[in-house]
Amino acid sequence: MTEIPKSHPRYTSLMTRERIAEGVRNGITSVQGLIAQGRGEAFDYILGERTMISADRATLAAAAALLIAKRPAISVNGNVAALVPGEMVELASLLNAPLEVNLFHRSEERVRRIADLLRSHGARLVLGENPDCRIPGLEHSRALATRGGIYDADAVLIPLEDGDRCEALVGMGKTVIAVDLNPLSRTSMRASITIVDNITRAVPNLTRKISSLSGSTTEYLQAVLMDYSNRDTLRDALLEMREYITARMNELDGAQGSAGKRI
Ligand code: PTJ
Repeated sequence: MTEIPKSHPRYTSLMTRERIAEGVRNGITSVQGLIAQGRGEAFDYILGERTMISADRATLAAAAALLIAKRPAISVNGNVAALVPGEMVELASLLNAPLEVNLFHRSEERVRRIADLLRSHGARLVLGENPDCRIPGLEHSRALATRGGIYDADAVLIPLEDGDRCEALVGMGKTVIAVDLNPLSRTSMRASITIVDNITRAVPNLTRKISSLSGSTTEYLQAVLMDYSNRDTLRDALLEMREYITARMNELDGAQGSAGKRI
């Protein structure tokens, strides 16, 4: 791994990038995962690399949905495994939910490596190595599923997902919770609940919310869900991004003068 000094102004972002690159070197992350990370970084940059108020609201709804669920399940791909393996295991154990490896660029070797990585972080139940059914309507590898995992789940957490499977899972009647830095992606728009945040911030935040809500009544959790609108939340995410860009434009005026310097 490249040595990044802690004093570097972009330390956190560069370290995240290093973890993805390490994931590729270790056969955990696909090469395409580097491109997905780059796209994510671009969105993270224009939302200010912080958890937006709208993302916090989505996280509360996601926590309520996962706590109400009778059979929650969590999907893990190569990027998620490289960035937050321990955090995903902690979340799964809090919910008593299975982790299911589900890959778009599937190879049996990579599935096994990711499953082993999750087990090395203490995961109790990792599925995905022996899929026994398919999500209806999908032709690619993401269709592969496991009974007792995502296939039978009533609520599924799908970080960094593609729109096809998100839509298919919603079509199966599941509550689908996406984590995606792009509020305009098909996944974001089709999911029941979308957390527009970096997975590195979203998962610890979700775990904290679940812990703080765990003593709540079902009535309260249902009220949280009834109050939630994914359309409003995504619109708010876009507005927060616009505000952030406007603030940076004002900063630019301050630095260069509102008329702009001429050389
Ligand atoms: O391991 P595999 O084979 O299953 O492949 C995983 C990737 C992520 C490569 C695959 O699912 C893929 O190509 O995904 P997409 O279609 O590029 O979508 C990824 C979405 O996740 C994009 O909308 C990105 O903006 C978003 N994203 C990327 N990095 C992050 C992110 N969202 C949250 N946190 C991130 N760190």
